[in-house]
Amino acid sequence: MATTKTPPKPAAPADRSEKYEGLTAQRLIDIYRLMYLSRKLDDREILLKRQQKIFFQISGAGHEALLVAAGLALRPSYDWFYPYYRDRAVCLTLGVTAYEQLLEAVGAADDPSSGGRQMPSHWGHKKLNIVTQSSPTGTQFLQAVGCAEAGRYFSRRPETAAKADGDYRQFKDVTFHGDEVVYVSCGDGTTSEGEFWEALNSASNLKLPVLFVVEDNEYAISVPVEVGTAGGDVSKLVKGFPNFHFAEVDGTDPLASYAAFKTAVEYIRAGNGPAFVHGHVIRPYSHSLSDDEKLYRPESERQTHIERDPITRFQLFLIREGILDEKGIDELEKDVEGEIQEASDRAVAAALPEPGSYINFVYSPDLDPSSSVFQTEAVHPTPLDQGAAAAEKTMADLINACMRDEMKRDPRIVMFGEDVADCSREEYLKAKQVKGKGGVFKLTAGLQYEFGSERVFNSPLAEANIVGRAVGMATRGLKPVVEIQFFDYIWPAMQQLRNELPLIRWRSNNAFSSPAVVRVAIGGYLTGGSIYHSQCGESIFTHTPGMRVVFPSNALDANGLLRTAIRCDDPVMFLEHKRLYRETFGRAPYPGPDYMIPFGKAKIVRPGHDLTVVTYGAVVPRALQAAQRIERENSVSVELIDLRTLSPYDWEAIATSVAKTSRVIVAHEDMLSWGYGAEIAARIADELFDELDAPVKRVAAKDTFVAYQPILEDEILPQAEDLHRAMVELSAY
Ligand SMILES: Cc1ncc(C[n+]2csc(CCOP(=O)(O)OP(=O)(O)O)c2C)c(N)n1
Ligand SMILES: [Mg+2]
Repeated sequence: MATTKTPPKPAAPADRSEKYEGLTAQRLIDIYRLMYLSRKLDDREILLKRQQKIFFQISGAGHEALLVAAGLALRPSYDWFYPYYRDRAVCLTLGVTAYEQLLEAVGAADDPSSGGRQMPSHWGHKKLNIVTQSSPTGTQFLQAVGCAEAGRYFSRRPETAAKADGDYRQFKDVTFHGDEVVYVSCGDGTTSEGEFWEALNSASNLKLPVLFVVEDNEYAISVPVEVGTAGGDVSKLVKGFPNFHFAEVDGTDPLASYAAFKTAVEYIRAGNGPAFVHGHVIRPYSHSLSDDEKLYRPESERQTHIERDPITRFQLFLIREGILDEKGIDELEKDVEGEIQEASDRAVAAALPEPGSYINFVYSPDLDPSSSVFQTEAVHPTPLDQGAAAAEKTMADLINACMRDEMKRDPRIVMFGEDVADCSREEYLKAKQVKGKGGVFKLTAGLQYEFGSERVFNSPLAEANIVGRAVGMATRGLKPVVEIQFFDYIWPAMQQLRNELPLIRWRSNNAFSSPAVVRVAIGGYLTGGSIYHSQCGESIFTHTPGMRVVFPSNALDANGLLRTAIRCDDPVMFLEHKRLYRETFGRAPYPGPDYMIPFGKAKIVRPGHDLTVVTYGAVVPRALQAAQRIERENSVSVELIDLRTLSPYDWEAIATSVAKTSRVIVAHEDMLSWGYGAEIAARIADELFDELDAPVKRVAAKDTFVAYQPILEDEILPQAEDLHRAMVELSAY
C-alpha cells in the first residue's frame, strides 16, 4: 500500500479494530486519505484539462471506496492486476504515485504506463504487476484468465521459469507465487461483452485464481444497466457458474467492501477457484469530460447518487466514530492537496516523449527474427525442386515435427485451440482405447499424448477465448502456440488480434510484451470447402503494426519458419495453407531440430531474367507451373519469388529481381482489390519506376468470397492458366 505522508494522529485508540473489519484506526485514516487523493487527482486533472495541459480526462469518482478496499485486500508486485479506467484508487492503493498518474495525464516520457502513448487512466505499472490496459471494453478478462493460468503453470513447474539463452526467454523475467490472485475489473456495461462471459466460463471450469470485480454505477455512458443486462442485475445471471465465490456489496462503503474482498481473496488464495465481487457504486461526474449526463439523467436521479458519495460519507463516519476530528480531516486534506500540487507542478514540467520515438517497440528491441540468429542450416538440406526422392515429408508432417521438437526444447510452450488435443477424456488415451485426434487437420497429433494434458489441451469453442488467454499467458512468459481452426472463423478473436496481441509491447512502452504464436489454417482450392473454409485475408493482419505474418508454401519453409516464430520475441500469425498440408509439391526430409529461417528473407524458387513473379502460399506451385509452361512454349524466363513472410517482407529480393527483369507480376490467392499485392505493386511503382519496362501487373482472386461449386471456385481463385496468361501479356508488352 502507498505510504501516507505525515499521517494525522488517530484521535481514537486502535483497539476498536474488530468493529472495523480488522482494520486499525490508522488504516481507516489511510483509506480515507487514498479515497480523497483519488478524488482530488480527478479534480486536478479536470482543471488541467480545462487549462489544456492534458488532453483527456475520465474519472474514478464514486468508485473509490470499493477500489481502495480491493487494493488493501491484495498484494502489489505479488498478485496481478487488470484494472479498467475507473480504477485510479486501486492503483494508488497498490503504490502508483500521484505524480506517476499525472505523468500519464500529460503524456510524459516517463509515464510508467505507456510513455505518453495512451490516454490517461489506461493503467500499467511493471513493478507493481499492473498489466498494460487498453480502451476496448472487456478485453482484459480473457487476458486475466491466461495470466492466472500462467501463474499456475509456473508454480507447478518452477524450473520452467528459468531464463534460457538464444530465444525469447532470455528477455523475460518470470515471477510467480503459488497463491497469487489475478484481479480484473470492469463496469456494469462491459459485462455485456461476450469476452466477459467467456472468461467466467474458463475461470470457473479451470478453478482459476481470478478475482472478477464489477463496478456497477448503473450506466454505460448514457445506457442504463437494465438495457444492457437482462433483469438489470449481473449477480443474478452469473450465479450458475460452478467453483465461484460470489459477493454483492455496497461499493460506496469501504468497510463492507473490504470485508467482501477479504473473504473473496481468502477463498481464492486457498485454491478454491475464482471469486466475483459485484460492487454497487455511483458516478457523480459524467462518464468523462466529453459527456454531459444532464442530457439523460434528471437532477432528481443524480441527487440520489450524490447522497451516496463515498468520500463525504466516510468522512462523516470517521468523525462520528471519533477516529478523526474536523481538524484532523482538515489537516489530512490539506496534506493531500499539497501532495497533488507538488506532483502536478512536476508532471506539467516533465520531459515529453522524443519526436521520432514512436517507432520504438513496435517489435522486440532485443531479438530480431530477421537477423542471422535465426539462420541455421538444415541437417539434410533439400532444394525445393530436387524431386520426389528427397521429398518425403509433407508440410503437415514437418509442422508437427517442429512443434514436437520445440515442446521438447522449451517447457514453456503450451498449445491449445479447438480440437488440438488428442483426446480430452485422457483416460481413453491412457488406456489406449483411442488413437486421438490432434487437430481437424491432425497438425497437433500425438502432442498431448507425448507432453501431457497440461501442455496440450482443447479450448472451448470460442476464438477470442483462445487468443485472449494466449495474450495473458505470453505476458507472463509462457509461449502459447495456439491454433485457429479455420481462418474463416478468426473474427471472434479480432479484437484481441488487432487491439491487444500486437499492441501490448508498443502501448506499454516496452514494459510488457506478448510474443504468442497464432497458427491459422487458411485458404481455398479445396473443392467443396467454400464459402467458410476457404478464405484468405492476410492483408488485414499485415496492416496491423506489431504483428509478424508468415505464410509458407512448402514443408521445409514451414518447419524453419515456425521454429523462428516460436523462438522469437514478437507475436506471430503463422498462416498454414490447408491445400498445401499434404501436397506432393514441396515435400522435404526432416531438417533436424534446430532448422530456422529468418523472417523477411524471400526464396528464389526459380531464377529467371525476363519477368518476375512475386507471390507466396498456394499460388507458388501454380505460378511455378505457369512459369515452366511459358519457358517451354515461349522461351520466356520467369524469376519466381516466394516471399514466405509477409510482414516483414523481403523488399531487397523484389527490387533486385525487378532491376534484372524490368517486368513484374504480383500474385496472391486473396481477392485483388485492397489485397496484399496492392502494397507491393504501389511500392514497386513508387521506388522502382525507372527499372520498369511494363506496368506492374497483379493476379489475384475475383472481388468476391469463394463459392462452393467447383466451377465457381475455380473461376474465382487465381489458377495456373490465369498466371500464364498474365505472363504472356506482360512479356509481350
Ligand atoms: C469495445 C468498446 N466499445 C465501446 C467503447 C466506448 N465506451 C467506452 S466506456 C463505455 C461504457 C462503459 O460502461 P461500463 O462498463 O458500465 O463502465 P463505466 O464507464 O460506467 O464505469 C463505452 C461504450 C469502448 N471503449 N470499447
Ligand atoms: Mg457503468
